Amino acid sequence: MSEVYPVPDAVASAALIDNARYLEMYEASVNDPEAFWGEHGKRLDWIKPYSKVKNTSYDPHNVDIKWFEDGTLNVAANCVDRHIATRGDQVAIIWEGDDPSEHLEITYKELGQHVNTMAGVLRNAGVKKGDRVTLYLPMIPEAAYAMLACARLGAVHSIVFGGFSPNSLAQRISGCDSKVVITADEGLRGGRKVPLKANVDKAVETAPVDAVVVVKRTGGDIAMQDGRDIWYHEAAANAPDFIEPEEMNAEDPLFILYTSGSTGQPKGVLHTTGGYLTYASMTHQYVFDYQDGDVYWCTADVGWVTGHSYIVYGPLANGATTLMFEGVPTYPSPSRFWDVVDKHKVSIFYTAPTAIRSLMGAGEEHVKKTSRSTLRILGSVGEPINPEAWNWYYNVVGEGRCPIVDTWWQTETGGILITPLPGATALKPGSATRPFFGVQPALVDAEGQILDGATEGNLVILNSWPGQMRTVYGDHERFVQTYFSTYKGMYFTGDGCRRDEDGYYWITGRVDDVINVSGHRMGTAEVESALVAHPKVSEAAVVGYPHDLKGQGIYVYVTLMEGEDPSDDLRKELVKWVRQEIGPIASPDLIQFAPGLPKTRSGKIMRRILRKIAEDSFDNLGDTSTLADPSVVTDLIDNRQNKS
Ligand code: 6R9
Repeated sequence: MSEVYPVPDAVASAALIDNARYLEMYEASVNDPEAFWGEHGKRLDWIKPYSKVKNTSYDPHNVDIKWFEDGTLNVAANCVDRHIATRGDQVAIIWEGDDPSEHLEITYKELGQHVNTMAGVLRNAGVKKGDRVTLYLPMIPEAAYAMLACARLGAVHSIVFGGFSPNSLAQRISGCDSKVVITADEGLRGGRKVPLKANVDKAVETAPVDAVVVVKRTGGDIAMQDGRDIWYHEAAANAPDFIEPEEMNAEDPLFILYTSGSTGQPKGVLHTTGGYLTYASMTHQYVFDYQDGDVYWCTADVGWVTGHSYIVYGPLANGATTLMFEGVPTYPSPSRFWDVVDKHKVSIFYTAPTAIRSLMGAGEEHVKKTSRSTLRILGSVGEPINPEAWNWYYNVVGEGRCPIVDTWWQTETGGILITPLPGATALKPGSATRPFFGVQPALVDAEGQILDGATEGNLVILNSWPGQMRTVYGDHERFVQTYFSTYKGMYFTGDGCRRDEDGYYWITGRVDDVINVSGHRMGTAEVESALVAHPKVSEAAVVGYPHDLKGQGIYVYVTLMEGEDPSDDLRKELVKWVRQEIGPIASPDLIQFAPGLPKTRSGKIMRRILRKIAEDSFDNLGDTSTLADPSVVTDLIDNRQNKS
């Protein structure tokens, strides 16, 4: 039995939703989704109101998802323009620089000016409705301006996280055929410079674009190519000060975000306009119990979906004050997060378990020397939060006062699907608890039979919600195959999950070949294809293993080409290679040289066995009798690498 933390009365009475209201709204949302979402879609300003609400099919022969399909609106107008009359002087974005001496406060009125200027620069660079624009930016306000400027013009942004290599960036630029890239001279994280423009220069050698817009961040020395590269500050001086927001259909694309799957190629997850914004803003309001006067901080990077939905779109659609942080949790010291909380009077704080674990390791004195008295709600996202980290977050950071919302969702889902609501849900450390309004989770066995009661299985969702992805950009068949073919008529999440006797959901992790490293998704196949591209590597297999800080670490088995000798230098070379090919986020943690990999007689690598060895559970290898050469397993066990 796990501990239960009931909702304190004081929290329930001050919150937007208490338990009775949650139950009533949840029932209404699943009994009559049309009526429910028809009502809640009105939280946005529509140019032409919708008359149709939901038109969705999970039938694998005809997967088709449409919400509010005859309505029109503009996302930037909803996130910026409509707030100017009522809260023009309210701070929209608090920007906290990497260096604690730098910060900015941008009001809604100022945000409006910046977004129009950026939109003007992009339009002058040739960007039109429907065009794709790749953003490769640090966490600076211009990242939000650029997203909203694209939305204003009806262009589709594709953000590539600054930790990806030139190769990965090139793949993502050409994958969606972007003609314009927006970047900065350099990024700044933890006092270190990130060579963003230099990376773009390499990427566009293979993925050519018409224009590269460059924001000056550090003033570092970079090359500018005439006729292609544009300094943002120079172009801004010649840009019009107002750009009419484009009237977009609810189902027009808003953004593409590449994410890892079970195959080598990342998928371009496509989100559209009306449903996405309705869902992002509604979940932001209710999950974080956002109320006027709150200062809300999500520590994610805009390069991930969490940054899209819960730094920019959800909060700004709600007229919130959202904090954007350029730096890292441990710079200049492990009290940085809590210093920033005190400095800007943050009341709602949303971060990832990996950050909590690393700060926990640094010691509680770094927390205790700060006040944190403004904190009211804490949130977690990205991977299952282990109960130790949960308890530390709750007791040390929140001093037992602040509910933790453990929010389960995915790039594909657009917004949070399973989560506590602060005023409604009793908490159990490690459980994402109950579904949000309109979300119908179910657990199925390997055959797709729906399981009842307290049980464990694969997590599926039975009916559509407005924030759901609509397709894989340019490959609808892959969308259908990946999400709707494993279990017919259901959306398959790729996650395993347990449901307890109270109906609470406990995510147990991925059941496919995706691993979760520090809350970032990594396809093992992507790392493998990077490795086999190295001239000395003949074969590679990549699995996850439990890692104290990262949640999962990357464990690599490598078979070398004939005549190549294993060595520590070669290990280092391979780590460097993967960082170059994919980016630092894919750095292998452990590399084991293996003369052979366990294969079936038909030549398939048996990852189950490799996973067990990496996890240290040798007694439990299962049936190895079908292996072509069972002796490779003994060698693998004898030479297993130690955990760092
Ligand atoms: C938002 C985001 C999605 C995968 C997802 C699951 C894991 C995310 C979680 C969680 C347990 C949570 N995940 N939140 N697991 N509890 N609260 O992280 O999107 O990068 O697409 O990753 O992350 O495995 O399937 P994304």
